[in-house]
Amino acid sequence: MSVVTKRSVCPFDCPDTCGMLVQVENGRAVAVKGDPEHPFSRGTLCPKMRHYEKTVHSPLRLTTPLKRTGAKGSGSFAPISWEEAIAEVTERWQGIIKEHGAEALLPYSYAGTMGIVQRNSGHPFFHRMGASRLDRTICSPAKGEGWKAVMGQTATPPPESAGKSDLLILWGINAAATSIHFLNQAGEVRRSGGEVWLIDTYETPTASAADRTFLVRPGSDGALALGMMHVIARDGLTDASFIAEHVLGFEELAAQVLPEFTPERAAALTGLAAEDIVAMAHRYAKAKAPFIRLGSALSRYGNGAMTVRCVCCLPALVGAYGKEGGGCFPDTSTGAAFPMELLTREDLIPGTTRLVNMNRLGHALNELDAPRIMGLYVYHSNPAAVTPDQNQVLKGLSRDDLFTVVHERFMTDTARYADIVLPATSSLEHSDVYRSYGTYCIQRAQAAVAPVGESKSNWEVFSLLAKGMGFTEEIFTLSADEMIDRLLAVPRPLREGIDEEALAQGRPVTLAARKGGILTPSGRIEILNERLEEKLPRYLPTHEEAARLPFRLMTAPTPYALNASFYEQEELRGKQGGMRLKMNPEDAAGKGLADGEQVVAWNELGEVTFTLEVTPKVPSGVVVAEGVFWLAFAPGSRSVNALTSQRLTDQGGGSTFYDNRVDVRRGN
Ligand SMILES: Nc1nc2c(c(=O)[nH]1)N[C@H]1C(S)=C(S)[C@@H](COP(=O)(O)OP(=O)(O)OC[C@H]3O[C@@H](n4cnc5c(=O)[nH]c(N)nc54)[C@H](O)[C@@H]3O)O[C@H]1N2
Ligand SMILES: Nc1nc2c(c(=O)[nH]1)N[C@H]1C(S)=C(S)[C@@H](COP(=O)(O)OP(=O)(O)OC[C@H]3O[C@@H](n4cnc5c(=O)[nH]c(N)nc54)[C@H](O)[C@@H]3O)O[C@H]1N2
Ligand SMILES: [Mo]
Repeated sequence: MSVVTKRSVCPFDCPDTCGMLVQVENGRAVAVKGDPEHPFSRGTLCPKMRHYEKTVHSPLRLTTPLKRTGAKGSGSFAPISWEEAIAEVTERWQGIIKEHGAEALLPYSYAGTMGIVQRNSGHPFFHRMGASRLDRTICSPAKGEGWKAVMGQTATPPPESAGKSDLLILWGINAAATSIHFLNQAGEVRRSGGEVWLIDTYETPTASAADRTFLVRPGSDGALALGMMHVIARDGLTDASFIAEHVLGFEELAAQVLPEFTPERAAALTGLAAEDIVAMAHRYAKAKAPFIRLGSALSRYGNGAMTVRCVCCLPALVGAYGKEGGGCFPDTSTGAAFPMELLTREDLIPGTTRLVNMNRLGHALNELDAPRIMGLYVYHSNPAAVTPDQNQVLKGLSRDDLFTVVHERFMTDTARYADIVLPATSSLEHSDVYRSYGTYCIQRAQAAVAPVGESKSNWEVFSLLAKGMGFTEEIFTLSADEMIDRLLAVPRPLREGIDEEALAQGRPVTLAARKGGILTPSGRIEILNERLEEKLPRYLPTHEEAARLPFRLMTAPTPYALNASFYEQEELRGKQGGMRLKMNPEDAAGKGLADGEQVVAWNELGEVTFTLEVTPKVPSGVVVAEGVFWLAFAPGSRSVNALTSQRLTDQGGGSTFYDNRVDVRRGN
């Protein structure tokens, strides 16, 4: 039988959104490789995706609907038919709605697939039902708030433009793990004689792509930005004509905030040397086109939005926003390329319904009242692993009176707590259209292989559930392809002039550049923002500023997994070398702990067992746990999020994964 090559798109939650070529033989995907036509990823894939066929055809895939036969969490299930599953789910839901009202039902989803239609397919359904709505803020809304405070709706430059910079700053991003193709830009900068800096809290693999690495105290980047701005203002290095024409509030910042932000004060807060901060400010101000590639981690703190706001002011002082190859890149915003309201259907919401912050699932399941959450539907997310405060999440999922349905590809930590499990397709088995938060590329994909076992896509399952619930709106009768056609039939300024033919054929297509200029209400970069309670940027402390426990915990990404995805691939798990906690040699000696031994990290929320890795790449006072392991592969009974709290960011209701402390002791 011959091998056919089909185009597809990586569906995972990553800024690169790579184009892929899938080799299909006998109806099975046998290999995948990067699509050389993809303008950003240019024919390469990251280590996680190189054997995506092993995920798609994994022996661990769920292939039939399942009904629980043992205690919650025990993983005992018996196969049932789709008819039985849909009938049971919709009958139970109708009972809950009758007794407690529709807000007693909560959907929980995030980013298992980033395809627009599959990702949002639950919205029309749960809106129509009048269920509690989920505030999907687990990733980085505070970063968006910080950017918006200063830059409003201004478009970010294309990522490729960073290659023209003479000083590229990778700020709070481990691009070697989370955006490997952006390192092409870092390479271009260095080849043309420019410099690359990394600003992180420990030495990640990205350090090898940088000329200099600066390690700051967790959550202190706002202080670094303010200290640099102090020096730039003090030493007359601002771009006065750019400021006069394009910036609002520099004078107020210079008069009210910067005077006290001496390099010494910034040094005390960040842990950098004052001379280094002065040198950084001088080098930054003298660069022709400095470019900041801003990660999200520094926004996952109690001061996250304010930190990002401080960083976003820095390029304004030196006129970098006006220069090709300069500026600041948080994420691209491409949602406007599609009429999302046709898909999300907020018009179906009956009146006002309750909004539940997804980071506070533990609170919602255990404490929320009027009505209590009685039914949970989880799809393309794994909250038992990825959501903060794992002990509270697991306690809630264990409730006997909670009816839980999980639509998944694998028997995840969450699926083990379900009453009904539904098998989900992988991205190679369903259609979708993709946009990106790290590039300006969009792409349509058709299924490359038939569904594995009896698995069904998110879109199909919601059509079945809608029928079972008696919902008759037309949207529930469309196929995913028909929905995609409708989204693409509506003209949008962002899609003007694109190659429609190529899009229809499933090739990657780059969106027209967004309207240029500064899109704030004043038309200027707003260092002073009168609409906010905090009118000027300033330094805000993190939740964990006051030292109680000795170590700051970094819950960082690993190159070999994506959040709790990819743990089904044994080779990738092997590369992680088990669930580790990295610690500085002096700290380990101080605690009498040795490399390779089992340790328990603990705080007021929980305890987690790790294998200790002693390494000078982590500074004293910081410990690092990379990856979000499935409990099946954890050395103890909990994984990293048993140590992270449900506290939120200063703006945007975001997660604060990095704003936690722990102590560490020898394991048993
Ligand atoms: N391989 C892999 N790729 C991924 C993911 C993954 O888990 N694995 N996750 C995907 C998702 S959902 C997202 S949102 C993105 C995540 O991407 P981002 O959140 O944008 O950034 P990361 O690359 O995770 O890098 C975070 C880095 O910031 C550092 N850091 C933590 N706190 C601070 C701080 O206060 N200041 C500074 N300067 N640095 C700090 C961490 O140590 C870490 O090295 O990546 C996506 N891609
Ligand atoms: N400690 C710690 N915790 C974190 C993070 C961290 O860096 N450290 N990162 C946080 C961030 S930034 C994010 S964005 C969240 C991510 O949280 P999630 O979006 O929950 O991430 P995943 O762990 O990738 O889980 C996605 C699940 O969707 C399933 N899936 C994939 N495709 C489909 C599909 O088409 N249909 C259905 N029904 N299921 C599908 C996969 O099998 C997988 O189990 O995690 C957060 N949690
Ligand atoms: Mo994320």
